Formats: sequence, C-alpha cells, structure tokens
Amino acid sequence: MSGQPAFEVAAGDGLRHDWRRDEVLALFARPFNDLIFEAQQVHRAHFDPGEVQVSTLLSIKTGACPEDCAYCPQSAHYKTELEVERLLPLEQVVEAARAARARGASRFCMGAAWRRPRDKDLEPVLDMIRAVKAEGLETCVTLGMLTEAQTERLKEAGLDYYNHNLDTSPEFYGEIISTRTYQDRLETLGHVRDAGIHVCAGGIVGMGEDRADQAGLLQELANLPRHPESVPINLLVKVEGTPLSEVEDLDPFDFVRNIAVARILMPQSHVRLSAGREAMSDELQALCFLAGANSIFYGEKLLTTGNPDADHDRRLFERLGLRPV
Ligand code: SAM
Ligand code: DTB
Ligand code: SF4
Repeated sequence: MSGQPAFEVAAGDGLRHDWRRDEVLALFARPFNDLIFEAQQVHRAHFDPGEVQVSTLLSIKTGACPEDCAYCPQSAHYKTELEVERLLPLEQVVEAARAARARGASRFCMGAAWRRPRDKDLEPVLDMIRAVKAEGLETCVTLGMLTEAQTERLKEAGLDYYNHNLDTSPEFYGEIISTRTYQDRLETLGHVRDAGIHVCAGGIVGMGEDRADQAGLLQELANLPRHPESVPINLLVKVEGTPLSEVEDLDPFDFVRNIAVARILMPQSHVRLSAGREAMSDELQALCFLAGANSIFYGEKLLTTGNPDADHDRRLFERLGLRPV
C-alpha cells in the first residue's frame, strides 16, 4: 500500500504480517507429509474441514484488454482465438446469476477485461451488483485498477468482494506484465480495503517462476496490513497465442505445496483452488483440499477458458464427503 512499510504487524488481529522470505522458503522445503500435516492442522483450527465455498464466474466484458499480462487470453497484445464481447446486458447477467444460485453457488464473480474502468463504465456494473445481490448471492467483481472514489461507489452498491491479484513475486512480475506496476496493484488493494470491501487477492503459479517467486507472492499477500479474506491460487491455463503457452508444467506436488503454504501463512483466509482444475486429476484436487484449500470456482467456465462440469464437481464433493457452501 502506498506510503506504508512492506512489513507491518496489523493492529491486533493476532496474525503474522512479518514473514521473511527465508522462513517461507523453509516451509516450502519441508518434507511433503510434514507440510501437509501442519497445513491441515492450521486449517482445522480455523475452519470446518468439511466445507468448501463455491463461487461462479462470469465474464461481463471480454477481451481487447490494453494490458500485456503474458498469461492472459484477453490481452489485445496477443493473437488468441478469443471472441471479443462488449459489456453484457443486465438481464443476461441476472440470468447467469440465477442459474449459478440454482446450482448451489453462494458467490457470483463478474470479471471485465479493463485496465481501469472509466466512471461511466462503472454505472452499469453497479446495477449488476445490486441486481445480483437482490438474487441473494454474494457479489465479487474484478475490473482492473480502481480509484478511491470508485471503490466507495462499489461499496455503496453493496459489493462484498473485489478481486485483484498480485499474480507473482515483485521480482518475477516484470517478466509477466509491463503495462501496470506491482505498486499500482498494491494501491488498488489499499483502496478496496479502505472502502470496507472484502479483499480477494492471490496469483498464478506455473508461469516458469521459481520457488523463491512462489514464496515471494505468498509472503507479499501475508504481509499486507490485513490478510485478503480470499486468496485465489491459479495454476496457469496455457492458452495458444499467449507468450506462456509453451511454458513447462509445474510439478503437481509443488502446486499442492503452494496451497499448503498459503494456508499456513493466512490461516483465516479462504484459499481458493482456482484456475487450472480442468487439467488436474480428482486425486490432485483432493490433496489440495487436504492442504487447506476451501474454495473453488464452480461451473463449466472460468472467464474465457474451461472448468470442470458442475456435475463432476458435485460427484467429487460426494466422494470426498465435502459440503459445498
Ligand atoms: N482485468 C482484471 C485484472 O487483471 O485485474 C480482471 C480479470 S483477470 C482475468 C483476473 C485474474 O485471472 C488475473 O489476475 C490472473 O491471476 C488470472 N488469470 C488470467 N488468465 C489466466 C490464465 N491463463 N491462467 C490462470 N490464471 C489466469
Ligand atoms: C482469479 O484469481 N481467477 C479467476 C478470477 N480471479 C477472476 C480468473 C481465472 C481466469 C482463467 C483464464 C480465463 O478463463 O480467461
Ligand atoms: Fe487484461 Fe486482466 Fe487479462 Fe491482464 S489479466 S490482460 S488486465 S484482462
């Protein structure tokens, strides 16, 4: 956050906000079973281990984004198969929200491929937030960078969560995005927090970063003045046409380690097993739940790429004795 020290102990939440990189790396380096055991213990101290929060995503404005995020099919800098779509009409959004609720989602997340919304872009989104809330769902939006005044308008409209990811470590960030700085992201997160909106902030792994970068992302998130309430850990979805389409696969156990370390560093946050589940086996996902993941995106589509069928996820929950909430 602007003007604040990187390491800060938040006023009285009883949680650590002063993690050093070597401490986080030491967690990553622990024997797998020890790490998972500790993460599961931390998880059980703060959450019902049988519950998984489910959110459904909808892209409300797709593609033609001026940012150059190397992982993203929606960037105008890369030639992908994506069909560009203008802002969806309100009725279509409400219809999708109703369908999500009927399937058991408790939160509806709307994403727009903007660098930053203009004030006039925000108006129709405020209507969407009000309408989705009126359907009895929690609301989340991700719209890019925001000013302080814009976060206040979102709060007034009743927004519950704002998603804005740090994506990776400060050191690796420059390899992935050149059009917006790490500091820009921290500032938006600061405005969201100050407006009293719940923060959803995480990142992506499997982009060719090393373990120190993975530790760096989680360290940054945990050392925010307050931990994000929701921490999405995305596994890169490799999309043809993006610069990262050919990057080497991450060892699946390393993915699980990222979930476990996130759980230990941010014990009271929901850790979301986010993008990339389509490429994961049921067994790998079960390991992620064991490591402390307690939220997923539910429904056939993320923003523009695929996600497991809702039926498959329902069956997986049954097989594991998990309750979607
Ligand atoms: N444009 C807004 C922004 O960047 O803040 C919101 C939408 S953006 C698609 C939200 C997040 O989705 C990104 O920050 C990134 O972490 C994740 N994401 C995008 N493309 C991805 C991919 N191919 N694989 C995994 N995660 C991805
Ligand atoms: C987040 O961390 N992951 C979601 C959500 N926040 C907006 C998006 C994942 C996008 C995956 C690529 C796509 O479907 O376009
Ligand atoms: Fe644009 Fe967001 Fe994609 Fe970056 S991640 S290119 S900001 S839509």
